[in-house]
Amino acid sequence: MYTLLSGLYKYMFQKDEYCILILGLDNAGKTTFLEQSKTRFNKNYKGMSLSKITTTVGLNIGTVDVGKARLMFWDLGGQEELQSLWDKYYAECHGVIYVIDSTDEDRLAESKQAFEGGDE
Ligand SMILES: Nc1nc2c(ncn2[C@@H]2O[C@H](COP(=O)(O)OP(=O)(O)OP(=O)(O)O)[C@@H](O)[C@H]2O)c(=O)[nH]1
Ligand SMILES: [Mg+2]
Repeated sequence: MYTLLSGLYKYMFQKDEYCILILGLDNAGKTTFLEQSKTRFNKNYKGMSLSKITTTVGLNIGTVDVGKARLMFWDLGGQEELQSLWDKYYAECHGVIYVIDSTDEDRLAESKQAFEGGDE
């Protein structure tokens, strides 16, 4: 009976959780995108000042609720030496957002190379 009730409770109230990776070169705007998404979708979230965002070393996690889904965003650092860590997360995630700074034309080729898996 407990299993039945807890199953019903989960069905009614628990959100489906999805993990989304946010990748892209350093300075592409990944953390800014995440902060903007949290500000837009989380009613009570007072966004941090965008000018206070510094380069991400390691992992920055943000949660956004959209309808019945809870999206867990994993915003990884994009610096070259951190890019080798990206593939450690692929198995755990449901989707990937790849951020490109379209105004930074000098780095478009570098971004393409990182997207395709770097030098490997
Ligand atoms: N004008 C403008 N500036 C932006 C935009 N998105 C990001 N920036 C600026 O670009 C810089 C880098 O943004 P971040 O969000 O830290 O970039 P990131 O991809 O998280 O970088 P790493 O953490 O180093 O991988 C910051 O100075 C932001 O304010 C945008 O859409 N427009
Ligand atoms: Mg960042």
